[in-house]
Amino acid sequence: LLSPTWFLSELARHGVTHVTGVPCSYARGLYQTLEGGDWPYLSATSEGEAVALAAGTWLAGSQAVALCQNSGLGNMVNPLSSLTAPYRIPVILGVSRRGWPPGTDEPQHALMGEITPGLLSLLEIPAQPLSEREPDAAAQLSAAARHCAGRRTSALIFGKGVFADHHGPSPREPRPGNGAAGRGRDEPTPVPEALRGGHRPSRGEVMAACLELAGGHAVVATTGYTSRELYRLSDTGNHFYMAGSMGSAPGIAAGIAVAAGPPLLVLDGDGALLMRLGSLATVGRYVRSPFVHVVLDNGQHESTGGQRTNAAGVDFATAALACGYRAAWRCEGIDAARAGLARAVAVAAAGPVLVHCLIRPGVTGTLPRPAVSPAEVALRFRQHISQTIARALA
Ligand SMILES: Cc1ncc(C[n+]2csc(CCOP(=O)(O)OP(=O)(O)O)c2C)c(N)n1
Repeated sequence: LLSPTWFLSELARHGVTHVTGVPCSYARGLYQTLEGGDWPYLSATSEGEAVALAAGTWLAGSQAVALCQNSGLGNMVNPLSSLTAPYRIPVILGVSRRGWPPGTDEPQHALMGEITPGLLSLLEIPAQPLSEREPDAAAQLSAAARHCAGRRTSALIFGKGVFADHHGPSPREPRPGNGAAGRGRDEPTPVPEALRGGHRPSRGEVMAACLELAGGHAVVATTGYTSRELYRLSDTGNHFYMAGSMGSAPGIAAGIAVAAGPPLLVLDGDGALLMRLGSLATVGRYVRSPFVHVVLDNGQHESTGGQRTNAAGVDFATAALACGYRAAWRCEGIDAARAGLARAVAVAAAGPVLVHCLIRPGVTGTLPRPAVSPAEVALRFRQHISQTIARALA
């Protein structure tokens, strides 16, 4: 059996700085060690979010491992196919294989147990069962590190009992910096501020105000029209245009924030945020650096033709505060949006804040698609973050 501590130390030796994921009882010892120890472990609300967090870690200049039970591999398929693959963002996956060997597990694991290697292979992700012998496992981790150096995701498949149980101290409340909750459970949830004033703005108007008021922030823009509008407004190295991986913008940004902590601006959509609403809790729990999360709410999936989302009546500002954000505003009108954004930027230094902006649908002209390739967008963004951090430390 492998010692979880040995496994994690070996990963650290290969430059892995963060581990994220959703737990599985087959790798209990590993998760116990992560929860109880000093490892930078980010608990994810879904396996797809774990991929986004790991991607953000890489964009911040580091490297992460994303763990899941194979039941959650399906949840990862979208960000593995439309984020890490086209943007060439390497992640090391640790997938525990329930339902294998056949007939040894509960019925709900049987099919996924059988198809796990095939599913990874369809995703063009090289995968191997992790050996329980240290020398062989060490060679497998070296191979995973080589894939990372080549900007390629790879996977290790964990069989039942590959890890020894954890014998260290029992899991304790994580320390600050390793995931302590922002507000105590007994502290009251703050209420959002509602601002009104001015005409109902377009997406472009609010985004132009964001770039003006949060100048110099690294920007993560959600998929569809928002990324394309950002590209039209300006094309610079601090912009990460998501194409695909809908709902992953806050997760990607949280990974960047935890790994490097540069000032971040997240431009989200109402449909996209609802798709992975759990990310509010992840951001609220872990982010302690400047993080301005703007929800551009047109009540529609405008990028796919204007179909209504379920956002009518959803109070994103209250939801964010309930999940641990420091402050939140709901803004109706362009003057309100500008005022909310200005306040958000002013107070975001201590942690995440959310600005819910009601916008009108409609775009002016034809929105261009970024001419720069996803792989290049990712690389130049990573270089931008590294330079920002180097300057801050100088
Ligand atoms: C996982 C996933 N599901 C569906 C889509 C198709 N899709 C692309 S953009 C979009 C609408 C996004 O809606 P919203 O976040 O509200 O932003 P808007 O289009 O209104 O700017 C959809 C459904 C996708 N790219 N990825």
